[in-house]
Amino acid sequence: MESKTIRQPSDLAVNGAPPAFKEALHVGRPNVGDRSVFAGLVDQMFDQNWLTNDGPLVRQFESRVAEYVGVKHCVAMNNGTIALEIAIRALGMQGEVIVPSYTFIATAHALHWQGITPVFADIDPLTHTLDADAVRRMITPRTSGIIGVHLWGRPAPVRELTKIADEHGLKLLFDAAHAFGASLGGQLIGGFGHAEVFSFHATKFLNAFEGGAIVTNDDALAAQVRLMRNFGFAGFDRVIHPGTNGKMVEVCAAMGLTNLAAIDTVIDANRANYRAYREGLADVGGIRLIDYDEDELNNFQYIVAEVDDAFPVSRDVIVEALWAENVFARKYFWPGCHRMQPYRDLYPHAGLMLPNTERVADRVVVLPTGTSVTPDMIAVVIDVFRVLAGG
Ligand code: T4K
Repeated sequence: MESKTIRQPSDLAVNGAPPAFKEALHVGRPNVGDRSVFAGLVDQMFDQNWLTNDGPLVRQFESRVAEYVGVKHCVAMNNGTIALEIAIRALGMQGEVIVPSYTFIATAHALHWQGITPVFADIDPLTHTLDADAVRRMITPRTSGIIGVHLWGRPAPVRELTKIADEHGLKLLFDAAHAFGASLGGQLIGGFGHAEVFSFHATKFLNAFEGGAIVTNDDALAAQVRLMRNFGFAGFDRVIHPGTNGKMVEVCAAMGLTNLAAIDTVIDANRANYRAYREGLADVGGIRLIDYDEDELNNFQYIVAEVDDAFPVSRDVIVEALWAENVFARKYFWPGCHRMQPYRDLYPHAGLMLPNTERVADRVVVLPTGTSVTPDMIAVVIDVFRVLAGG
């Protein structure tokens, strides 16, 4: 743990003092449930001699996820990116699809990879999710769909986007990579739009080492993506649809099942950490922690601080000071997809329509949380902010 108290600038590692933490404190350190449960499931896997391709653990994981979220179908995949690609293709998206630029690059790449143009719409600076009016402005005759992202596990404007999609006959997909266990209007994320996509990457709230899923209430769509996940095979030697290899392996399903059983512990730890950060940073001028609506269900997986002009130093100076303490805070999702390749070269003027995206991306710092982070550790991180704030 920490080996010093931070009260003044000379206490900071960036100014030559020893770092506060001996061990690296990462954003995205995996939350892992009961290892003996996992070991038991792995034994079961070996006993069954079934390692991948629609195995019994994957089926169990799918039915548990569908039940938890309250959707008819969950089709598990090897990661969230492939799940996005398969959903995009199954929905028949083509031409242009409207997405936020303020998201992980996979959302945009899943379109570009399939020859579809991601058209970046701006975000609401308060929610960090798509601004419905900005979406309307980006619609052209080539638009075939919208992908809303529930960034940080906070819902995209589902009602407004559904209205726009209905009015214009567009497909509506949600990238719910961050939003497992979060609700909107009391309904868990997963059942909105034509389909939603989860990620179960190691750093995610529910982790399966690597993994993803398409969830939907549409029977035909579920059947189609199930085929597409396995090269289009409908039985031995019978291919009836184009497809790829999107299969989740059994060991990942074992991890997913283990962690699903421990999910309440993770929520409790994340919630306690969120409240500790919120309290600790409440009176630090120029720092705004994004809120979770506590009337809804939340996974509290991301602690997101926004640094405004009232703070005496920039976001990058804060990140540098934290890294020196071995606190590997992240600048997610800087600089925004439109300022990354290939989009930067393809659409050099996209930023003109994305002022909120650019402002937010330049100001956000994401802080460590999860079951391995304690209130004492958080207090040290907060002290770094306090000293940088000058008091
Ligand atoms: N849509 C959205 C909105 C997403 O955020 C993502 C993924 C996707 C789609 C695509 O889903 P997947 O295809 O990934 O299932 C990470 C993750 O790789 C990525 O899954 C995630 N979003 C994104 C937000 O974060 P990086 O480049 O920061 O990854 P990485 O592996 O460096 O991990 C982040 C930090 O976590 C590291 O600084 C260290 C720590 N870590 C990581 C791993 C893997 C650990 O402490 N232990 C570990 O085992 O993107």
